[in-house]
Amino acid sequence: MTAVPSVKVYSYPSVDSTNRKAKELALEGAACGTVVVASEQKAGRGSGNRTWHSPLGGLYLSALLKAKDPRRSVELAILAGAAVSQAVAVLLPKAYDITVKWPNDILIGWKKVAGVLCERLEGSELAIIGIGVNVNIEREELEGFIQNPFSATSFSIEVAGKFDLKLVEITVLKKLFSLYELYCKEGFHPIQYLWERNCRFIGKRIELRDRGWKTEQNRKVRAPSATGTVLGIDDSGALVLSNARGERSVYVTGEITCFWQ
Ligand code: BT5
Repeated sequence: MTAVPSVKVYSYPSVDSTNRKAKELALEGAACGTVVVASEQKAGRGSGNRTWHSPLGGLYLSALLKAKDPRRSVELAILAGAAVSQAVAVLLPKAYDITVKWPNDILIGWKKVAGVLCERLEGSELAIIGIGVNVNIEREELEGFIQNPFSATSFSIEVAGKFDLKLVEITVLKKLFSLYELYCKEGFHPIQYLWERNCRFIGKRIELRDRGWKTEQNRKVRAPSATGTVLGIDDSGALVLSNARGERSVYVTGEITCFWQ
């Protein structure tokens, strides 16, 4: 059984990326349970080569956590997504429609409000779990992402008024570490169940793009997009779809770009 860590939070007014800062602390010997929080990021990162716009008013944090098996650190990204969606549900009035979107987004009213970036630390059992939440962010700050398949939003766009950032931080960390404790004690299954309970895509037909590369006649070609009905995730965190004939397929990479009601 993985030991439940004690939580130690380092707060900074401004960093390039909390994931980068957390990596630096890990290389200096910081333990599982270490958290880096910043008021803004000058070079916030998304997945791949993408960036995460991180002005003042958002929540930017990274936690050092240990997966039960370092090769399965994706479980921690799923765990963080479930934790953030639970935190958002506690912080916002009940009427709001909140969902996780595989693999690492959290949406309010089908618009992206938060993202999770999970990075493995080479040569270590630790993974860096980065979480960005648009809290008190004005619409103009997010204009560049309105054209994205799931657009972008913030707490203050959805609910008029400002939120207490410290309360948002505490709520996200409480949910993150209570799910981590559950994971340490009982493994990934209860996390899988909670993620699926927080996922409003289940039962919907979706399109999955950016599925990476495959080899065809000795050439690397882009894997075609896929469509199917979301059944859930499997016990490794991969997306499970069924096609029109009811056949099941499992996807480990890709991005959901649209859905049909
Ligand atoms: C993510 O990537 O959603 C992961 C975001 C993780 C950010 C946290 S903040 C703390 C920690 N430290 C870091 O440096 N990173 C983590 P992805 O699914 O690849 O989405 C990135 C895409 O979302 C970008 O290419 C933009 O199109 C869009 N985007 C960027 N900033 C956004 C924002 N603030 N709100 C909504 N969409 C945004």
